[in-house]
Amino acid sequence: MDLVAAPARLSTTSATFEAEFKARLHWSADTDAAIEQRVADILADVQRRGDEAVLDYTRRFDGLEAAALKDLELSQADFKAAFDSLPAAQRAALQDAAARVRLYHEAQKKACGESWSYRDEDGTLLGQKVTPLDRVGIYVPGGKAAYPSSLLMNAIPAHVAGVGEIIMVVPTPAKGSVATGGAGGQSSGKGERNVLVLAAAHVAGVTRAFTIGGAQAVAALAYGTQTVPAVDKITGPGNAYVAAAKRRVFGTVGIDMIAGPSEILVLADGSTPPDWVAMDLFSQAEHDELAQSILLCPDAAYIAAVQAEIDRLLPQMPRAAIIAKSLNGRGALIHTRSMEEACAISNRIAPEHLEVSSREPHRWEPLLKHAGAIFLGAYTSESLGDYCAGPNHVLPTSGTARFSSPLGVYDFQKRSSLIEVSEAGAQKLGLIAAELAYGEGLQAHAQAAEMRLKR
Ligand code: HSO
Ligand code: ZN
Repeated sequence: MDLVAAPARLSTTSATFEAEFKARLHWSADTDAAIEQRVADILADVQRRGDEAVLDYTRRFDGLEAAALKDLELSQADFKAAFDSLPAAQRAALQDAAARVRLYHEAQKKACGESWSYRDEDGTLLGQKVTPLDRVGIYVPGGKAAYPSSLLMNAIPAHVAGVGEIIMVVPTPAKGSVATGGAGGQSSGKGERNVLVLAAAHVAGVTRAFTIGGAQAVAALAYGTQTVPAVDKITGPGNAYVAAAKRRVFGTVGIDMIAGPSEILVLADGSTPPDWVAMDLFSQAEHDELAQSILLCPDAAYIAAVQAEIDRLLPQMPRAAIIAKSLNGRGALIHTRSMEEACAISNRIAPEHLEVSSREPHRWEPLLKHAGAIFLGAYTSESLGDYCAGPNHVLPTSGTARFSSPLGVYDFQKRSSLIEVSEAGAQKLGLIAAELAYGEGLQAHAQAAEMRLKR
């Protein structure tokens, strides 16, 4: 059967535009009650029985047998061996990508991750002290979504922030088990290891790693077990069980975002070769049947040209079935009255990735407010950002770019306020504080301030 990818064709001048637009855009994270219950049980069990519980679930879900959780720990030598086993070109690509991502995040730390302070005229010091988290856990999915690039994107900002220990968990199902899948599998007594993921752990400076996954791994990181140390924050993508577990342990530990399916929105003025744009739409569609790819363009002939390229290119794609499902289900080619209107619609969508595929990207960029990452100009394919441009590829999805930001160094830091009141400052502040404290009926507060007033 020939696959067809026919994204919805919408036009802003049509009377039905609003309704069609909303229907396409709608996406909500299903919270499945059955999953919630199972995850709650697993978390409670790991909290109670520690290592033994983690071993039981790993046996049951991943088919991985181990006498002790210690046996499921990977070593720095494992990372190094995986790295050394790669072809030279792949080793170089991993290192080049890591170096660029590191450089970007170092610049980010300089710009918005340093402590600061100032002094009042009376010598009072006020400021903010920035400190890294002590220990973080990074979840790396197994199977079809095992992305070494995502490990770099999580571990490198943590490292740059100065996090003391980075603990990685990665499900590593036994060969032939139900959960087995994914590229780079390597047969071993310890399960199907993903060589690229281990090599990325070497490059990114992961401290310790365990071949465990699912809600049980999230629980081990959040609560700690006899073998797995408790962390302060858990980041990284995962399936519905992992997402549910992360939501539940939030509060005990910090978490990053709960990412939805990938999204790309291309704002085109018709000057980019249409096959480039078609392939960029494919690039996010191939992640997931639920991924969303949208083109906004004021030129109807150009939209037809992109559709023609979609038809021509689709059959040669190994993941054509996923791409077709994604484009047919959630894709859209939207004809707008103008580039200005296209920018306004893009702001309503607040996409994860926004390509401004125009000859004048800087003309439109000032009009764009909400997007996880903005890619300017025809040469900036979104895929370069996924791997090696430097910025983080962990980005807010499903409209959350309206209020949240890419994963960054700041996610692995926290801030403490610093206050040092001088003797002169205590005279001025003491009067203000006491006045307000009496107003709130808090005598001790008022007196603590007044005791420091010169009599
Ligand atoms: N585009 C994905 C990240 C990724 N792409 C990893 C390729 N590998 C985030 O939306
Ligand atoms: Zn991607």
